[in-house]
Amino acid sequence: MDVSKIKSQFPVFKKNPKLSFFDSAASSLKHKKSVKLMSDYLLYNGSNVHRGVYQLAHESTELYENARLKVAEFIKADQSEIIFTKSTTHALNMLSYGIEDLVSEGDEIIVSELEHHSNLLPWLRLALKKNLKVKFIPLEDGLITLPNFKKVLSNKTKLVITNHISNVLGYMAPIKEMAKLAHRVGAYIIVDAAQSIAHVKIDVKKLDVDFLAFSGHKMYGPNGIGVLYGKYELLEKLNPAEYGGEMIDKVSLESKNTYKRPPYKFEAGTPPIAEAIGLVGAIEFIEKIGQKKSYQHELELRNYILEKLENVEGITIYNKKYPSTLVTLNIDGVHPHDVASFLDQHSIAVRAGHHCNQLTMKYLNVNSTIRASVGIYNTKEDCDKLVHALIETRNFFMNF
Ligand code: 7TS
Repeated sequence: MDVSKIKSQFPVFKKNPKLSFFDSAASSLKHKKSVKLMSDYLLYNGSNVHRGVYQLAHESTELYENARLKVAEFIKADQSEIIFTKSTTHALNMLSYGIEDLVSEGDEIIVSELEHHSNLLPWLRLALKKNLKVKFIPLEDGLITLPNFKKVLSNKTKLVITNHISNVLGYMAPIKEMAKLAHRVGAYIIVDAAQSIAHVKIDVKKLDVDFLAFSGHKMYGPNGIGVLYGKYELLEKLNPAEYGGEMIDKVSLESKNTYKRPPYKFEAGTPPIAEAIGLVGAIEFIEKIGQKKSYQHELELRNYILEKLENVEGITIYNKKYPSTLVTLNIDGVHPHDVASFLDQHSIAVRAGHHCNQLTMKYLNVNSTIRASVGIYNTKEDCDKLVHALIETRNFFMNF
């Protein structure tokens, strides 16, 4: 893969030629086509969607609905099954409110300790409100396995909630098989694909998942745009979580209001129009390279980092066992924020902290870690730089 050609499509590297960016799992850098599509809309259009009857408004509506079509094709869904949200967090919260009437007291829901807070706290709220029993899938070396999933699945299970790829360990859950098992007991499966969407080709029909959420900013696209996919017949059963303009059909004094059909029922108010349009550029970029090829590149670089660090004394790596694009580690006895600040002096960007995932931290028996996430624009030189700087940091703090 010609990474220099890829890097040339990310203007951030023109301004920061020394940058080694290892924080794509938090937010990837933005592809220039994505930004251009956004800025073209903002500069040359700027009108609202689904409202005006003038030419400019027709054009913005067309751009926005074409973005919905692009997303639908990208994950093999129907256009009517794509709800634009502002983020994964927004999508999952919206779903957790919308689904309230489909669960009742005594039902069980399944989650895991691997969930990002945005795919945990909304469900814990729902469980408290509706008196649901929460079951956690026992992990095996940080992995969700089918035998362990089966241990918590029962005829009372109503919702199976899982990440596709963990944001701390980077391991992948067996979604397709989990969906099959969940459906066998009459449960719905809800997948947080925030960490997988840029790396893995997702076909919601083949996976047969009921709901799936992701964010534009983790797939080389804009912030402020997310997607909630839902099977149409299920979206029809959900309540809107937000009320306002353009989601309504008829409003009456008697409060016998009726709503539009999905997805519009779930898009109250002016949506993130520019961001949805920008997402098209990000999808085109991902499709042009192909997730298989980019994931391979990222896995190889991550393995290269592992090889170099594996036997380095004083460095503990938490996710060595399975394929991942992440290296999650600590320098023994050194606070991850200190490590990250040292790395920053070498123009290396990593994430330090609990990664909005305190349960996984607890599972690993730490408060926080360093997380280096490999993206499409990373090179072997970046990896050498990272390894070298980590060892130098260790030497500084530990008097090696
Ligand atoms: N789910 C997963 C698996 C995530 O990794 C994140 C963000 C979210 C949901 C929330 O996405 P948002 O777009 O709504 O913010 N994860 C991270 C991270 O790992 N570091 O910073 C943000």
